[in-house]
Amino acid sequence: SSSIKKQLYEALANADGNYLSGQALANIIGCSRTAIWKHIEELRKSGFELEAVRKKGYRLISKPAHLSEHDILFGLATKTIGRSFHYYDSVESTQTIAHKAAREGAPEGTVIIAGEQTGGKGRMSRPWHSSKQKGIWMSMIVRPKLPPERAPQFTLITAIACARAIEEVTGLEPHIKWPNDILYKGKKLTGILTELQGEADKVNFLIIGIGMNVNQTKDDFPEEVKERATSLEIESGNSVSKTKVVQNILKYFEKYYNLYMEKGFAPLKIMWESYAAGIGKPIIARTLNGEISGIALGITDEGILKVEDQDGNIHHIYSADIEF
Ligand code: BT5
Repeated sequence: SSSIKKQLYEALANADGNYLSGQALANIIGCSRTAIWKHIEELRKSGFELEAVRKKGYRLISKPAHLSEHDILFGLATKTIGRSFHYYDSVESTQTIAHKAAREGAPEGTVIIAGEQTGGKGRMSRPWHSSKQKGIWMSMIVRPKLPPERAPQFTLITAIACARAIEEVTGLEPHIKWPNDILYKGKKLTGILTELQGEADKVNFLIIGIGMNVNQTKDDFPEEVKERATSLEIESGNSVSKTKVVQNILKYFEKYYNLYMEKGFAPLKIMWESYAAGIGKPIIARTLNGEISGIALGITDEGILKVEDQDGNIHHIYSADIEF
């Protein structure tokens, strides 16, 4: 029943201030009109302001001030990204849920977000620590009409959106470490995981996972990452609204995604470079085929990292862990 309440809230918030009839709500949620009526009353008791108009239905006017996670849809400035939105208290991994939803036809821009992940994962199945309510653990489903080799660029676009959102909400100036890390003063604030489901010549869907540390204190991190991880709260000295950060990530992601589909990667490359850490510096790139040491020259128009070794050979790196 708390799930009906939540779905009801989401449906009304999704309606963007328009009326939804009791029957329409009952159809969306898959329950009776009596249940809708009962839960409308419950929402009112929890502080939602709802208008009911005969023959039109219900309309959400305002939400209670104390809501935190459930109100992301409120004040969301996007057209598609995050318009279909599912929040879970605890899941193994939002990636798994998003894959399943995408296979079952979830629309472009669907967002899965969880309060906690018990089996959050990084690249190559490495663990991603996702402690309860301390960070943003979310996955976005997108269905770009592109060949699969373009998929890695989405990691870079997402990184720019995350960096931009962090700046806007906290005033901190983060850096992006190619390909999928956002750092602050060298410590990891955010990791991105882009997974592809496609065919030889086309993407069916991408699942873009974002793990952003928001309100952890140092002691919230497990021993093995303590020295290398940080959170927005640690760095800004304030508790940070996850809702605001999510809204901004979705807003900027949509903006940059549209720009990319219209103009290609070139304009994003310029933005990416303005956030990049380690370019022009000596780095070690650990790939599945071994290590390459050299100077990071930058990225290509495709988003591939260029590294010049000491013999002057230039290597194109598609995927690696970078140390500098
Ligand atoms: C990543 O992998 O950085 C991608 C992380 C993606 C996590 C999101 S959360 C929502 C969605 N659902 C999921 O299950 N995953 C995605 P990678 O570059 O391989 O880095 C993984 C490494 O980061 C680990 O081996 C640790 O060393 C470190 N690490 C783990 N948890 C961390 C945390 N909370 N903060 C900072 N570093 C962490």
